[in-house]
Parts: sequence; structure tokens; C-alpha cells
Amino acid sequence: MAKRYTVTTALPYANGPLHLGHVAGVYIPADIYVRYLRAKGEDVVFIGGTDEHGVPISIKAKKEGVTPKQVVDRYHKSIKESLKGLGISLDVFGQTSSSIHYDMASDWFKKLSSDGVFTESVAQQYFDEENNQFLADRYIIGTCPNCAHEEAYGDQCENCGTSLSPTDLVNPRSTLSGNKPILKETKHWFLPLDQFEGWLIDWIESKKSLLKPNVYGQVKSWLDAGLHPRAITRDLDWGVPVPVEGGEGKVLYVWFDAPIGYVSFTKQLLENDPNRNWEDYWKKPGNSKLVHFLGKDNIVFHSVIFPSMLKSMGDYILPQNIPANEFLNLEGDKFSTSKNWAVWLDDYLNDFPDKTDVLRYVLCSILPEQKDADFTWSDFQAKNNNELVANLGNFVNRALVLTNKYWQGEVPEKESLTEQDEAVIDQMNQYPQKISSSIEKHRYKEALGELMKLSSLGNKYLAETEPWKLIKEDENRVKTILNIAVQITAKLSILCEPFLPETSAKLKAMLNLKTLNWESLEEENIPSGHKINTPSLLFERLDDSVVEDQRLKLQKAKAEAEINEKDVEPQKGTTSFDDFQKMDIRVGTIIEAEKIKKAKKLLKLTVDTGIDQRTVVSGIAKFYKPEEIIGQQVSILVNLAPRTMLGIESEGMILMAENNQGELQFISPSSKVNNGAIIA
Ligand code: B3M
Ligand code: ZN
Repeated sequence: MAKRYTVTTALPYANGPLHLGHVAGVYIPADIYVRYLRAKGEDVVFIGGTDEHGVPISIKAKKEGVTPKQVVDRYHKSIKESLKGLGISLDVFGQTSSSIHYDMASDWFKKLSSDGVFTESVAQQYFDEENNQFLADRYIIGTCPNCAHEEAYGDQCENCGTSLSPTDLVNPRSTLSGNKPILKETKHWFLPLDQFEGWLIDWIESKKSLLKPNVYGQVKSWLDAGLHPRAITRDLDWGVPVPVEGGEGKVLYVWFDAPIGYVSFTKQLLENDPNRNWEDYWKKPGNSKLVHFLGKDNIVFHSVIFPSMLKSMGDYILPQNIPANEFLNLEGDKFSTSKNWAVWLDDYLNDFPDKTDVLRYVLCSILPEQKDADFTWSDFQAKNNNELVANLGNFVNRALVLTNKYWQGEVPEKESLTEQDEAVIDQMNQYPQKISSSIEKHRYKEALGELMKLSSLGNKYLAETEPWKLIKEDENRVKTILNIAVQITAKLSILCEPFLPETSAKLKAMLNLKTLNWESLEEENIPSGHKINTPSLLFERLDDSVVEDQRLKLQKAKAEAEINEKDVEPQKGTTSFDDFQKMDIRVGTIIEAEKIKKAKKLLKLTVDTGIDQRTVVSGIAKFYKPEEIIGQQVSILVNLAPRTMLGIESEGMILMAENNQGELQFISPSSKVNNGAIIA
């Protein structure tokens, strides 16, 4: 009997598009797994969707002057489309702002609350007096107590990854007003994780051999550190309202409602299905296996918090496995939305509309399964050219072209087998098992490596036997060789489906194969006499210029982000017109410039101010060489009280602007102006 599987993908926040980091960490491995299970005839529901609550979404909406719902609907749609473009075969892609989800999340809260699972307590929480609002999670920033990063959020430090509560922050400030918040009392509901510690430890230990070492290690260190009750409500207005007495003005914490999304989306999928019931996929004794795919920053939520919720619900199953991945970097640096250091999935699909399998291949071959990995465009090109084109594409093309050429596409019969043929057949038949076993252990990189070894086996076999030479002397021998080559191609077409679904479809079309799946893999998938179609090339080489363009695009996007990103100093207090009038600012020209001994930062300048020629000491030595700036027009405050620096009297100040790199730039008229012209 087919087993039942519930496979989930972590729900990305619906406040930005997906980049390759999300795709590699979650969607590619999950999709390979699910396609494999389906190919084996298992009953799977493949669940995804967007996480649409949380403070960053409210902040974004506020900035854009739209409602949070408008923000999440927009991104939900674009994320859903890009995943479809990549061939991620989700059965449902839900929204946590949908009514089916609100109902489910409310029901869970009400049940757990009436079962007495939660604790309640009134605690001091940061409050912004100017905005009359409690400051949850990302509404508060401050210095990380762990790494001293000054912009850590109230829930997590993005620099060192430590998860925090707002009161852990040193020097907390409100992101709404910039003010130091006060502490004020508010009531919240808590999930008493400390009470679950005992069974959580036993449960995780019982899974030790199944879990990936990176996952086990992280959970273990959490459990060893001891668990504490965790607040699951917030004083916010965007989210699922707390559905019990005293909950007015409060919503469920985003991390409480989001994983319930997996359940509500399953219900959404199967609600009108006469043959399947969503509860069978989530509850005992539905005999279903629950597998969560996610990135490493979400491990604790899926291994400690959500299991505690599932268990407290009574009749729900616990995850069978949590194959979390580490992070993917880009050209040596972390993906960063704010720095625009990312390859966006929708951009890729636009730029390479016929190359979704190339991306799937490259990402799978570098999956951050055990440690962080790096995506680079040069590696992308190399993998395409040396592996997809030169290995897989080349083998398939030779096997099918020769069959067409010598036998008009009719698969020839095997004649007597040599030892070499037998060895090749024997090896070929081991690959399905090898690939299955790697996939079942969630080692997708290894599984893909095995697939490519099967293709290499075929290439080597053709290169050694050289049927194109033998055809003149020993036709029977060539029949056998090509029959075997076609069998290898058929195996590849089936085995590559989880990884490269489009390629698999193309290959099956070329082979004129109908619906063969993993279970139907036998020694001989294609009987002799079977007619194949004319092959076309599966992959094409990528020129240097293609990847060069992508690298330039990255650099350009980053530079643009830097210009926009720079924090702008707040406006200073007002000044009176009279005070402004007191400043005498003129256009001048630098006529001499020299270094000052013992002062690396300073240059001694002589400036023609139109009034006179005078000496000004200026802190620009780091940015300009003296000889470069002779003749430069500048803005100079001429009536600044003289100051003596290192024995030199400086009469005035040159006005400079600082760019994003911290370099100083002269402020000069857009075309030449007489020295002494007044700037006002
Ligand atoms: N949205 C965090 C993230 O995108 C969160 C995952 C929810 S999974 C239930 O990294
Ligand atoms: Zn930190």
C-alpha cells in the first residue's frame, strides 16, 4: 500500500520576491523529494504558501502607504508564479491572511487555551510613548548583547543569528520614533516550552539517526540550554486576532500562526476532494509521514515550538524529519535584500526562460546540505558547459543520433554480450537503488552526482567501443552497443525527473516513451524494434558574455542600492534667517596645495577667494593628492574665525559632501564662476 506523506516548504514572508537562497535552501530539495515519492507511487500532499503576518510586513505597508493585505497579495502572487516557473510542483500555495487560515489558527488557539495548555502573564514590555504603541519584535532595535551589532532587532540579531527578546537589547530604540522606549505592563499568552522539555528530549534523541547532523546539533544545543515559556501573542493590529477574552487589540505571534498554515493549506487543498480527507494527512492514525523543508534559521520553530503545538493538540502527528539546509551565499557574500545582493528568481526566469533545469541542476549540485555553499556565475557556466552539455547532453545525443542514423530510429536487438557489456548493464542497474537511497537520506547533491555518473558510464562506454568506427566491420556488435546505450538513456529519462523535470519530459518524448515511472525501472525499458523520435539538443553552451552580463547586473544593482541605502542624518534644529545671513560663503579656487608633515589627513591649501589669497587647512588628504586639485573651484566659508592647526593658521573652511563610501567631494558651481561670488 502506498504510504501517505505530508511535505511542507517553509513559508516565505510575502514582503519581497524570492532569491536563489530561498530556492536552494527549501524548494529544490523539497521538490526533488516529492517528485521522487510520486514517481514511486506514494500518496503525497506538497504544501507551500506565504507567511503574511509579522512586523516587517506592517512596516513595509506603512512606508508604501498601502494596507498590509495589499502588500502580501502582491508578493504572494509573484512568488507563486516564480515557483511555478521553476517547476516546483506544489499542490497548494496558500496565504496566512486567508479566512480558512484565520479560522484554523483561531480554532487551535481556542482549543489550546481551553485545554489549559497556555500560561498567561502580565509583563513589562517596551512601549513607544510618542506613537502610543507597544513595540514588538522588529519595531525595536538596539545593540546585540552577543556580538555588539548596533542594529539588532528585538527578535533576532541578523549579524550573529542569535534569537533575542526585546529586553535583551542594549540601548533599545523604537524604530517608529527613534526614541528610547519605556516599559509598560501588558498581558500575554505563553507556550510553556519548559513543560515540554522532557518529551522533546526523548523525541529528538529517538530521531537522532534520522536527522541530519546539522539539524540534530542545533536542536540539541537548544534543549541543552533549557527551554523557557515563549510569548505567542503580540500587541499589534495586523495578524490573527487573539480569539479569547482579554485578547482585544492583540494578535497571535506570527510564528504561532504561520506553521498552522501548513494544516490550513492542506485543508484548503482537500476541502472539496471526495476521495481524500485533509485530516488523514495530519492526524493519527492517518499513517502519514510529515516532513518539513526549511532553512537553518527556522530549525527551532519546526523542531521545538511547532511540535509542542502539534503534541498539545492531542491527535496530530509529529514530524518524521526536518531536513533543514544551511545557507547559500552569492559570489562569496551573504544574500541581502537590503543591499540588493541577490539573484532574484523572477529575474532569472526572465533572463533564461528556457533554462529552468539548468538552474535546478546547478542549485542541486551545490545545495548547502551540511555547510554554507556559494553560487557563482562562473560555476553556473562551468556546470552547464562541462556537465550538462558535455556529459548528459552529449551522451544522450550520441546514443539517439546513432540509432537514428544506422537503424532509422528503430531500437536494434542485443546480440551476444561481451564481458564489457555485461559489466555496463550490471552497473547501470545499480543506479536506481543508489539514487533512491541518497534521496531517502535527503542527500540530494549525492543523488544528483550518481545520476551524472550513470551518464558518464554511458559516455565512457561509447567512447571505448566507438560504434561509429565498428559499423563498417561488425554491425551486430554495434546493435548491442546501441541497444545498451538506449537503455541507459531510458533510465536517465526516468531517474532525472525529480531533478530535471523538463529534461525528463524532452527525453521521454525523444525516446517515444509513455508514462514510465521509478517503479517500472527494469533492465530493459525499451524493447527492440521500438521506434524513437529524432533527437534535439538538450542543453546549449553558455558563452562568457552571458555570465559576464549577469555579474555586471549584480554589481550595478548593488551600487544602486548603496546610493539609496545610506542613512540620511536627521535634520538639525531650525536656524534663523539672520543666523544664516551671518555666514559668508564664496566661490574660490585652490591655487596651491601641499601635504603637512605629521598630519596624514590634512592638506595645506592656498585659496583665491576673490577677496584675497589665503591659507586653509582641510581634512581631505585621504581623498585627493595635492597636484590633482590645483585649479579646483570650491565653496568656502570665508568669515569663519581663524584657527591654528599644527602651527598653521587656517582662515576659512572648504565645504565638502560625503558620498556613500565616506569619501569627501567638493561642492563647486556647475560651470565656472568668478572667485568671490557669493553663495546664498
Ligand atoms: N516566514 C521565516 C522565514 O521566511 C518564516 C518561515 C515560516 S515557516 C512556518 O525565514
Ligand atoms: Zn549579534
